[in-house]
Formats: sequence, structure tokens, C-alpha cells
Amino acid sequence: MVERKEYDAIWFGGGAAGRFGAAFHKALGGRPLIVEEHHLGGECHVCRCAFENFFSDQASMAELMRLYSGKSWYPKIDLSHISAAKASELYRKVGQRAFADTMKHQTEKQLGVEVAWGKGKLIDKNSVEVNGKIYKGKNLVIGTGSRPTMPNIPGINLPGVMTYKDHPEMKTDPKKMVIIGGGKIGIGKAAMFAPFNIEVTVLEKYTCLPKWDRDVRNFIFRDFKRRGIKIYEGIDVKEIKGKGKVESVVAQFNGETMEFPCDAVMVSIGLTPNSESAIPLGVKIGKGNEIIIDEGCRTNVPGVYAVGDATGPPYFMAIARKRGMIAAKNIMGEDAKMDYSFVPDHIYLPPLEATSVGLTEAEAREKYGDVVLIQVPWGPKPKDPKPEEYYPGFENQGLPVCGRMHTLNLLFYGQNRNGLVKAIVDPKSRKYLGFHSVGDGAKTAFQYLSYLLKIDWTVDQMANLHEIFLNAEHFIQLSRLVAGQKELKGFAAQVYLEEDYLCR
Ligand code: COM
Repeated sequence: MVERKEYDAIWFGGGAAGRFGAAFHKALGGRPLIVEEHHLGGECHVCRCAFENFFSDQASMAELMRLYSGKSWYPKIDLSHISAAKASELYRKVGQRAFADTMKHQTEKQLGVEVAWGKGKLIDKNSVEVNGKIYKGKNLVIGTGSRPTMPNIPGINLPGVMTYKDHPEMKTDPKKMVIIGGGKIGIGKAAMFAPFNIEVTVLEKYTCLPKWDRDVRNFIFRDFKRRGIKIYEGIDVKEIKGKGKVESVVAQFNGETMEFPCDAVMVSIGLTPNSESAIPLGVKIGKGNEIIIDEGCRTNVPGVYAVGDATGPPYFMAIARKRGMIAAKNIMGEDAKMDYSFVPDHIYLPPLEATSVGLTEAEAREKYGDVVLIQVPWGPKPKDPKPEEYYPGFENQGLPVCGRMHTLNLLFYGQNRNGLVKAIVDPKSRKYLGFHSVGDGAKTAFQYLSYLLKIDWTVDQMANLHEIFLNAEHFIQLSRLVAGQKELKGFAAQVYLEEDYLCR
């Protein structure tokens, strides 16, 4: 049976890119149809952004309970029932369903976007079959998402090997976990699992978080060392061993074979775009399996667009949604282009988080020569801070602190994990080049800071904003302290190298 109505575009896949694109398309006055098999919003609320947010909150709570238990006025907290599996179960039972309902309600009822529910089959670029019915569209937008990249090694299919996809499905609590891949997902997962009494080791073939600022990386590695999370860089995983389930991971490190006993493995080495369904249409596919698009999200086949993770990196929800928006505009006759400049990035590090936008210090020095740093805290952290005690070194490490309640607590309760705030400025133009933060709650500001970078925001303009003291990213007050300098010097620089926190 053929549906008589012809749509302006069929959005093949209702994930972040397809859902936002179709909604934008409708808002522009077009007639979109989404074809979706499982859930609107794609993997976000199933196992990605929304789930990570929830699980990270659970991990923060667990970590803080452990840290504060019995100190000062805090009661002793019994952590014997702490459970990552229980946290995942709650999300499965409530979170996944609540989010799925919300996405459906918002898209269909509130925004009036039509959805054909079921597994879609692309017949040609103007026809999609769903449950035996053919839907016709003038344009097609492919938004089929991505999947975890899996290494081709023995044991990869053993029970106990998981990816971000299976994380919400956890039914038992592992004792020892090996994480293969130290990108932002692997590092984030390590920080999330450790608070649940899981011994975590991260094995990274190359470099962990290579694109992040040195000070942020240092903070994370130091923090991980204090928490007992081990990191190996330059290690090549060869095999996952086990009889009937995961028992260890075997890897080559510095020419030696090492074996890491574990009862769970999390694979996080990257993502592979789901582009296979587009191949019969003659759409060009790149080396990384991505659908190749131009700046306007057009493929090489006229009338066929592609959006979201299916088109390759950056794999980031904002980019997926914006690709949807750009495709919608172009379907409606505009000539819109994607802008990939100043995309902020973020890592969950419960109880904190790291956020970054713009250039790192190294990139800024390479491009601009001398740069000015507006940064706190400064200098190496004291080695072994005692809980609830004043110690020399607070003057460099203590104030101003970044974050809501937890970063001050993290300082005074002896962990010395009060994050960092770092802005990088070009002293000649006085423009910001990059912002970096580890703290509690800076994500919100970075959405707007990325725009300020784009419009060439200066230290002097920042000094004129109205800060609400104290906040997670106090760039305003820190900038005001130095903005009077005719020749901008920032804070007296104490460039230092932290000790090496990686496993050797
Ligand atoms: C978020 C998914 S849960 S979407 O980007 O809002 O569709």
C-alpha cells in the first residue's frame, strides 16, 4: 500500500539529528515524516547522554558519601550495599521509559511531527517501506547513528565484555574492570565505576585524552592515582581470556606481555557510523564507514541528505542536532552550512566534570607565541593533604575555588580535588583563545563561552559582565582582577610540570 500524501522529506531515523531536524523542518513550514523503529531521541536516553548523566550523578553521590562519611558533622554511612548494577536497574525501569515517553509526546503531540513507527526499508531515494506501507518523500535524510567500534581480538564476544550500549543492562557488580580505550568515554566510565568499589584499570593504545589541555589531563591523572584507578598508555590489548566469561585481559606493554585479571571489560575505542543502509542508494561512504556530506549535509546523491553520527565525527549531540537543522533549512530552499568552530567538549568525572572550548595552552602557544593564563589553582598540589586540616599550600590551591558545593568540600575534606579554572588569552589582541575547567557545574557556562570565543570576546569585555558569586567557571571575576593591566600579563605565571601519574 502506498501512502497518498507526499512528504517534503522522510527522516530515516529519529535520533537526536533526525528528531531535531524533522522538528525544525516542520517549524519552517515543511512536511516531514520520521521513520523510527525503537525510540525517538535515538540512543541518548537508552544508553548515552541521559543515561551517562544519571549514572554520573549516582557515582558522584557514592564518591561523596565515601569521602565525607564520619567526617566533621557527617554521619557514618554504610556503603556495603553500594551497587552500580542497582543504579543501572533503576534507570532501566524508570529513566529509559520516562525519557522515551517524553520524546514521543514532545515530537508527536506537542510539535505535531508525524512518525511512521517500525523498521524502515529504503526502496529508493523517494520511497521508504514501513510495515508493508510505502511512504513517499521529495527528499530523504539519513540519520542512522553509530555503534561502538569493536577490536578484532580473541575473546571479544565473551560474556562480561560490554560497551556503552550494554552499560544500562548491568545485572551484577563487577569487582575488577578493565576499560579498553582512554578517550573521553573510557576515562568518564572509569571515573563512574570506581566509586562503586570497582577496581578499574584503563588500557589506552596511544595517549589518553590527547586533545585536552595539559593541566586538565594532569588533574585527571593525579585524581585517578589518588583514587586507585590505574592508567596505562601505549599498551596494545591482544586478547580477552576466560572460560565461559571474562577472566583477564592480555596486552603488550614495553615489549612485555601483561595480564590483567578482571570480571568485566568495557570497550571504548571509538564509534563506527551506521551507513550500510545508504549504500544501495549510491551514496558515497568514507574510510571510517561514514556517509560523506558537504557543509550543507548533502550527500553526492541529489535530494539525499545525511545527518548525525552516521556522517562521522565530531560525535556530539549538539552537532547531530545542528546537522539536522542545517539539512532542514536546505530542504526548505536555504543555503545553510555547518559551523564546526568552537564546539565545547565535556567529560564526566564524578563528582566533578571537565569542560573545554577553544585552544589548549599548547595549541595557543604554537599559534600565538606568548599567551597569558588566567588560572587557579596554581602550582603542584600538596602530596598528602589531611582531611579537615589547614596546611601550607592553601594560598595557591584554595581560593578562589571553582564549583558549587562539592569543590570546596573536596578541598577542605582533604582530597585536594577542587578542580581548576583556566582561560588562555592573546596578550596583543586581549582576546580569549580557550577556556578549560574541572569543577562542578561548569557545563552550562561553556555553551555560552563558546559563543563568546566566536565573537572575539576580550578580557575587557569579560570584566564588564555581572558575575553571580561563586560559580563554577568564575572567568568574570578572575578576568576583572587583571583587566586593568595595560600590558596584559594575567596572573604571575608559574609554569610547572606535574609528576607523571601514569603506570610504568
Ligand atoms: C535527547 C535526545 S534524550 S534528543 O536529542 O532530544 O532527540
